[in-house]
Amino acid sequence: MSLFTKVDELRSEFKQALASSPALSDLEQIRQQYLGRKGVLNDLFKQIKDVEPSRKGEFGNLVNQLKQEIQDGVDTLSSKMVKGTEASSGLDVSLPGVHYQRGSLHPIEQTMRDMKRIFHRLGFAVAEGPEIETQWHNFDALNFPPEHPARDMQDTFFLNNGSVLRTHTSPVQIRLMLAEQPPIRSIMPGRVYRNEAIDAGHYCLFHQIEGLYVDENVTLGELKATLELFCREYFGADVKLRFRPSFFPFTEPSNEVDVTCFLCRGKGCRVCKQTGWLEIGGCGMVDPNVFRSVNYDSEKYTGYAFGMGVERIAMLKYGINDIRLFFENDVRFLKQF
Ligand code: 2NL
Repeated sequence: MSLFTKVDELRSEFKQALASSPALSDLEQIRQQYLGRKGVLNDLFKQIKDVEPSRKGEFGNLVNQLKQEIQDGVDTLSSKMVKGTEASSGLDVSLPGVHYQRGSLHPIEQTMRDMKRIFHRLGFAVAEGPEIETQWHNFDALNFPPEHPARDMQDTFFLNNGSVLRTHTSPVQIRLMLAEQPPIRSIMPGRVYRNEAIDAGHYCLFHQIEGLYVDENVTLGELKATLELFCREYFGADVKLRFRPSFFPFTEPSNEVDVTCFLCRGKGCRVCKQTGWLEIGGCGMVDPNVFRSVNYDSEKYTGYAFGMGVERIAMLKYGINDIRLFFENDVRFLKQF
């Protein structure tokens, strides 16, 4: 068979293939078969060397023409088929897609997760407990004297049956110590409630993360090192820590914890009120009276504890000046996180 006849034969083979109403995927296969790198037309082009010299040009033109016909044939049919699918399904593939609005974590939840992850790496487990507590778990076991002002109606929400909404997450630590023997190394994240006048810095509800480590020979040095590691991880590698003497009924000694202002690096700015320091929480060595109330041997064991307000940490980190924004759930606020 002459190569010229071969061209005509391929043309009619191709026309038959198109006429057999191929599926879209078959059509692509046909295109590959004829026009692909290893397709039949490339084979033909390679055989141009076998054509007698005076007819090489004529042959080349014929093959090129067939190539164009095949290209057009495939394109026309495939666009007809796509349009047909659109028409029968009512689908217009040229329409823009539907844009779904994605939600995000609440900034308090995000802050808690960030903090929990750091303490997890420092070996702290997570403990949780009830938000409605007995006065014993919330106050007595924590060495609050009977007449302590924090027990006052002004500061604490009382239920009719004498229970309270927990004013800190410390009762979770009391429950943990009653249930387990040392060593204990846990953090307690959760909601706490205070019956306070509401303003930019105070709300009736907020979140705390407290930590507790109890074992033989636990020292104040370890407490400071642990908080230092946490702060460097959370606020930045160059922050420094300062312990100021303070008082809590449940720790002795007690300290307030300050970090160098990560906004002005300690030079003094509006957020740190020109002091160069930001208060982030409190801490101390667990008072032996607390160990006595959970029947731990206060001669054998020592421990440290600390507490941080999550809203305060988030306000410092994100530059938020009103705690109420966290509870209003205005999407214009939430969208920024
Ligand atoms: C703060 C201060 C603190 C604790 C919490 C604690 C718990 C037990 C025993 C001893 Cl069971 N201490 N917790 C200790 C010192 C400070 O929180 O400013 N929180 C926002």
